[in-house]
Amino acid sequence: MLETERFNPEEVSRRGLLFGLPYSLEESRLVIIGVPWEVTVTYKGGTSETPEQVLLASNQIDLFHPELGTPWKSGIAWDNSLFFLKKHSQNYSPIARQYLDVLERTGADPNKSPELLNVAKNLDVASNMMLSKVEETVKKHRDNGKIIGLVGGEHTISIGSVRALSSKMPISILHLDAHADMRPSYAGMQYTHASTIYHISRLDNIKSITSVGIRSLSPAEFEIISSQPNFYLFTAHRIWERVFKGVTWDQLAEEIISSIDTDDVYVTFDIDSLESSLCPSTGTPVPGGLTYAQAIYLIKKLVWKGRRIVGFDIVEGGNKFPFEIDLIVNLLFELSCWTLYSQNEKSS
Ligand SMILES: [Mn+2]
Repeated sequence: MLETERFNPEEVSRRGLLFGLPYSLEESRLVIIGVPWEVTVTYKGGTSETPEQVLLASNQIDLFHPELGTPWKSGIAWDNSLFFLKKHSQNYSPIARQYLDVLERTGADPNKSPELLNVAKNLDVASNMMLSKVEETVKKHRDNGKIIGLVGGEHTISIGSVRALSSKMPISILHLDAHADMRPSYAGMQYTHASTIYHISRLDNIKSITSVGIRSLSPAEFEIISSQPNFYLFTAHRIWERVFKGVTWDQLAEEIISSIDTDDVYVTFDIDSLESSLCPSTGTPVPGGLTYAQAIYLIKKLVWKGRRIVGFDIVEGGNKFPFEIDLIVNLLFELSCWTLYSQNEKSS
């Protein structure tokens, strides 16, 4: 056990501790789980390195939140028990890359080739293994009275945490992303970063999904979204059009939050929802995204409106440009502070 009594936030903080904080997992209200997984990444790789790099850079944070003060005093700790997944990810990732390369070069349909279909099935087995580990870990912390956040890793990991958290109560999803991620399957695989929100939308206790910043989707994805009740799509195109015509971000944020059906909200934050100049090494960057300030304001407004963040994830973060890690560290600190604050306000 570390000496929390003697911890001084004014001093040089320790590397290897999340935000340099001295709390053990037992002492913490919020647990951040690193999930270094990238198997179905289809374009630019690297996101499996991100959790470890975020942890190592996180002690650079100054510990006074300008609006909330010191909500971290409820305790925040890092759980690296899923770091072993990186080894599995490294084993499967070359197989997936080779497989996707064949599809891209030849245009082959995996459903018509038993050999290709077999590769896809094996990759699904690997993703399923990862998902049950994530689900198990999140459930364990929840049963111990913790709130959880994940740092990925590819977007697929969110299916595991949402499964765990929605198993006991109805929740809604606030989804920030450049992509809809609503493909029932992709390249013959069921569980991929491109089908994350589809699988989440199929879970029993998901009351609504609000997707914000979307600017890349397929015709079929748009059709599925349009046919689903309680699915609210705020495309980047529509957001910027209204901003340019004078609608304030405060009004838009209000509208976005009103679409969320329950007080309990899970936030899934794909880093590529942000303007791509902020995150050029994310897996599939798309220009025209949200500013960092807009994203933080949306989270803040969600909490001011009385919603409770029951869990969150930050996924698809790249690390080729050093600033991206700092971006994720800062985002993680903001989400952690607002999450703790939302929980404390609601329970008091
Ligand atoms: Mn995305």
